[in-house]
Amino acid sequence: MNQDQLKEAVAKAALDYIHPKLSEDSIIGVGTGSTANYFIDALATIKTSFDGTVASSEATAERLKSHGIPVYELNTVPHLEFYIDGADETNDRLELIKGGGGALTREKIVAAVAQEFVCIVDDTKMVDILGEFPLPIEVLPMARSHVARELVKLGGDPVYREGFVTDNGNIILDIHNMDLSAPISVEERINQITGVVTNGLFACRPANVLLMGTAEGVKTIT
Ligand code: ABF
Repeated sequence: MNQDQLKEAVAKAALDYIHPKLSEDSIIGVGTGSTANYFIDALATIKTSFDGTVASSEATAERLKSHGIPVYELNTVPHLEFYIDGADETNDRLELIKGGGGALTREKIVAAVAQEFVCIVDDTKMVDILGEFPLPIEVLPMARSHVARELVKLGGDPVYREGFVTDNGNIILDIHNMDLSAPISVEERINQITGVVTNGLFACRPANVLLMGTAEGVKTIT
């Protein structure tokens, strides 16, 4: 199986995981990226089994709507049962790096609201220690240089993502070579820097369940 086939398999496994637990009132948080896109396409096959969705990006909202799946504003939704999304890296404690696609802020908000965060990855995303993938940070544009200097003090090498603007009108700094062996404390320290909107570490609120596509089938890790 190639990586795309693993992503498609794990997306279908996520559908099988949530389908029995859905009711006609259920609202599902939906992530962003190629693995999430496979999930959206699978979700369309059961769209009469739930009420609707909340999207973590404009791109995801468009894809959901193209399938005729209702998309709600998060503020109008009292309760989100599931959040299904991919990741750029995960460790075996289900702490994640996300945001390679630049949607980290909305992803983190939807994950914060959801009762259960089901992360879907192929096995290339599993690492012993997070950080080989550069850590994305969403930053208010006027704070770019200040935040970059503060990130250097924390031991990272921030790189401005040229020509990229987030759905929220902000910029992204990708931090290379940062020691992420203690991801919760790094997540908290980066959040203290004035001008940071969100960082891509999902360690304070990790995934609840990881579905990982492998050549031997989909593994469930909790
Ligand atoms: C989103 O999609 C992101 O947080 C992460 O950057 C990315 C994973 O991409 P893919 O599923 O395309 O590998 O979930």
